[in-house]
Amino acid sequence: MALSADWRHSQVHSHAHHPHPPPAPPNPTVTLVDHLADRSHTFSPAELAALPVTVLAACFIQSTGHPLSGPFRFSGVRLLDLLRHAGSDTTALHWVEVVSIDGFGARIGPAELDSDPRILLALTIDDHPLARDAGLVRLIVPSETTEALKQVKWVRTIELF
Ligand SMILES: Nc1nc2c(c(=O)[nH]1)N[C@H]1C(S)=C(S)[C@@H](COP(=O)(O)O)O[C@H]1N2
Ligand SMILES: [Mo]
Repeated sequence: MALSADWRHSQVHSHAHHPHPPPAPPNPTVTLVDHLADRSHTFSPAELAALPVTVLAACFIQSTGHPLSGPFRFSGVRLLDLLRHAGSDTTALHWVEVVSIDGFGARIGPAELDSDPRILLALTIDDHPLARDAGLVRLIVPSETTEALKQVKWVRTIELF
């Protein structure tokens, strides 16, 4: 596959740092689209909750809209565990694109997945289900501590390229 020179940009769509909460459904599903294997699967909240759980004990969100918040205890499924559970070949990946209901997204490259295996699809915060305001299903990239551009709230699709 030919890759354009700018595919490494972490942000999928330009964004002014101010989240615009969309009308998110109370029971969010996450659809994994594996373009390499040409298949997709939609995970219900129950399926997501049944996957192996990982806890990240002390996370901070460096929001640009308000002061640093945290520490939070996020728990959920590691992105790597989700991909493996779905049978995706994580060694063949060019990048993973995680996109929200409001069209905000982040790209995670294979090197980043390797170096930060904690990258989490969080389902709970401080032992409570993530509320709508907190993002419902939220990508947590612990290594990104400056702008929160990868801390994608209201995750809807995860695409593998
Ligand atoms: N879906 C979605 N996620 C998002 C954003 C957004 O606009 N939409 N904004 C990002 C940015 S720029 C910031 S600073 C943080 C803010 O997160 P907080 O409200 O938990 O502080 O969310 C990040 N995640
Ligand atoms: Mo931000």
